[in-house]
Amino acid sequence: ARPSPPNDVIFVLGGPGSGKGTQCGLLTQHFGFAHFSAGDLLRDEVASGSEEGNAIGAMIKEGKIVSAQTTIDLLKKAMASRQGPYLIDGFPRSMDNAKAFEAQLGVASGVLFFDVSQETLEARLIKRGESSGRVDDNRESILKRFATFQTTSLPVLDYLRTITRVWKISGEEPKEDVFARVCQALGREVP
Ligand code: UP5
Ligand code: MG
Repeated sequence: ARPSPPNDVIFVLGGPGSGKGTQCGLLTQHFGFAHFSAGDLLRDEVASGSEEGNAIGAMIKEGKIVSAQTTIDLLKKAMASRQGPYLIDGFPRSMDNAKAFEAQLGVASGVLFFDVSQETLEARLIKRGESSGRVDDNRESILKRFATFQTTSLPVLDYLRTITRVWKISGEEPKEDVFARVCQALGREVP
């Protein structure tokens, strides 16, 4: 079933390590959004050990984007389990992702995009890799994730700008400062 109303969705985008999960956590903590990370949902599938999970795991290690329908089915299931408003974190990351979501679930009410230099992203991910256990937090996978982001994910923003609002926010500053700008963008009082 389509979540209702369909426009209570905010996409949260940005390069790998740009702070999507961190800012979604703060928004959820202070304002009670339902937060779904597409990457987390996919990693749950990998952890299940299913055949499809194994295939997804291989894609993640290579920084490749899994089929739109696989991710959308996981998002639909997650959204059906909770009331909105929703933060959809790390999706859509290709034009195909964006068009398929729009066709099946409607147009998002806005997009938060975190702009962070590649230098900062790499430093954050290498550091996180010391303890995250993520198969893609190593230099080789990180470079592949950057390449996919530049060639396939970033161009989606130009399309999203034509159908909804995009708030581009610098994600370089400490997380509290970034969060203050997020609140401002969403018209919420900074807690
Ligand atoms: N940190 C955060 N904010 C900071 C700040 N302001 N100052 C200093 N440090 C800050 O943060 C990353 C690290 O930086 C953390 O250590 C944090 O403390 C610190 P985080 O909030 O985790 O950033 P995030 O943007 O969520 O980084 P993540 O690694 O999750 O981003 P990715 O986009 O790479 O990962 P995701 O999980 O979305 O996707 C993983 C893979 O799944 C993709 O590469 C792809 O293969 C696959 N995928 C699909 O195929 N389809 C999808 O739709 C989604 C994913
Ligand atoms: Mg994340």
